[in-house]
Amino acid sequence: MANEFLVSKWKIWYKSLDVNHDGKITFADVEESRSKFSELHHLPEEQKKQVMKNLEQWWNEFIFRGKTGEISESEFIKMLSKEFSADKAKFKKSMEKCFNILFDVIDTNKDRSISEDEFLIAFKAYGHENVALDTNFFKAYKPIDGLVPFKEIVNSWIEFATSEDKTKPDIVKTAFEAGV
Ligand SMILES: [Ca+2]
Ligand SMILES: [Ca+2]
Repeated sequence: MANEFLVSKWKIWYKSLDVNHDGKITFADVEESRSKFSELHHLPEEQKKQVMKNLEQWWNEFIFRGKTGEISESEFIKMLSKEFSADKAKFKKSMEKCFNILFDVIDTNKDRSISEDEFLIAFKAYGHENVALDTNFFKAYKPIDGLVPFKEIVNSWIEFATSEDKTKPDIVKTAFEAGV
């Protein structure tokens, strides 16, 4: 069993993916986030097609996990708990893949850094529209010349989704609790 601390973070994660704020995760959240993401970046047609496809695959593999088009919070927590309890190392690997794929899409210029612009657009596309809070979240990574290394951001999300150690500071959890 995952401890209460980790389960509380999975609940935050679920809520953060409810892009249209209707209390549940459905295909509408996929549609809204990927369309907004493409529009805000003004992606050319070819790149847009690829992004739309990659994001849909990401949602299917890591969020819906075999369910079609809708997943409740309790189903989501149940699935994560089951995988986590079965094999923690394998679960961590799967989360590494999850956040590497996601931030690879978010890193639109492929420089292996996340800029403030890339960060803000991604969060806006996912329904987190408070720019001041999103900016504070980004600044928590202590960017240098406006950039945070790709790996650092990915690692913070892996920690968020897998760590049971509540004595360690958690940038992602702290940001969402501040209202992001
Ligand atoms: Ca929703
Ligand atoms: Ca970048």
